[in-house]
Amino acid sequence: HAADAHRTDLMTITRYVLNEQSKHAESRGDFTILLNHIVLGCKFVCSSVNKAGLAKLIGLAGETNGEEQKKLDVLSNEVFVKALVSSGRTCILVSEEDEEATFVDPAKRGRYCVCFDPLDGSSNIDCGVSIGTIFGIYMIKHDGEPTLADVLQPGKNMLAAGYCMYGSSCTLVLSTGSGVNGFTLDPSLGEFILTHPNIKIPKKGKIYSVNEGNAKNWDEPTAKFVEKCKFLNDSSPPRSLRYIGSMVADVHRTLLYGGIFLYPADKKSPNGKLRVLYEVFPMSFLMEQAGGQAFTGKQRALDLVPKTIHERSPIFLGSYDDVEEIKVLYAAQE
Ligand code: AHM
Ligand code: MG
Repeated sequence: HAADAHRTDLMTITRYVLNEQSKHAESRGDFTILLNHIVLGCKFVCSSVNKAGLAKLIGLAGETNGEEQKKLDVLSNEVFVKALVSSGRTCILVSEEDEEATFVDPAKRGRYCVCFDPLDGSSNIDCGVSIGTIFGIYMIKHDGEPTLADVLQPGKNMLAAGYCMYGSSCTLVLSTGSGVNGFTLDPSLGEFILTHPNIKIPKKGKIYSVNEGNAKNWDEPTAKFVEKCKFLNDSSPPRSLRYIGSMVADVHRTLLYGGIFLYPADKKSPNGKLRVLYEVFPMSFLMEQAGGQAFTGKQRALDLVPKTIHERSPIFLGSYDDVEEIKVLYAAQE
């Protein structure tokens, strides 16, 4: 039976990436090793997030000796930094939690630069809403000393990007530049199994996702777009609004169901809220790889060149046709 084969021939994320890599002649398995360390971090954070509610109520064994429990986002950051450094495959780390980039000691240095948000949406932890880890990976191609210039590159130079969502299940979505695949953690095996092969975002969606509370400060194209989502000129029904306020969850839904996610500029925050290196770029990379688009209001998001590591940018991403609509509105404004 085909169904049986599926259940017994398990495509783990490691097996998948090894297969992918064997297509490239000069690959030496370095990327697989790096990814395994990222996966380890995700498993750790997943298990901590699952325990968080319980830990608050009864206190976790071993953590009741007076020492105050570390905040989950701080703990997650420590786990990822240590896992990435110990992989021996990284040279620069940029984390949302650390003001400065980390330059890995030459003895442990490799060629990959990893930009990540270890626990995005952490304000949602206490009410049990899905949160996630986001990451983007560059590779250094020169033999000189690594510098910040190696990560201040346009997103289109990323080699791979992904996120892990800690929700009702733990889902890791990854692109290494040839499509997008989703893997779900089987807790009994401790392995991420391919459950969403070759994800393609619907060409046109029926959902828009934005924090409308900021509407009074929006610019005209954004305001017009959202108005159009509610009051269409033709006879088609209005779109549905879905906004969780946790980027990984909002983008994950957009990827699977189609539609558009926007965090636009407004008068108070002219660059929006989301960070270029570890929020905007990885999600834009995944959207393009899934057949969608990502736009900043001025240009293709992946063409942006950040000047600082924590820079922000407005972002509109999702279904191809939906992003096309917003591009037309911004072009008309010029
Ligand atoms: P955080 O880094 O403080 O967790 O903020 C990032 C989050 C994203 O997950 C989400 O898309 C956005 O902030 C929501 O912002 P807002 O509450 O302004 O709508
Ligand atoms: Mg964040």
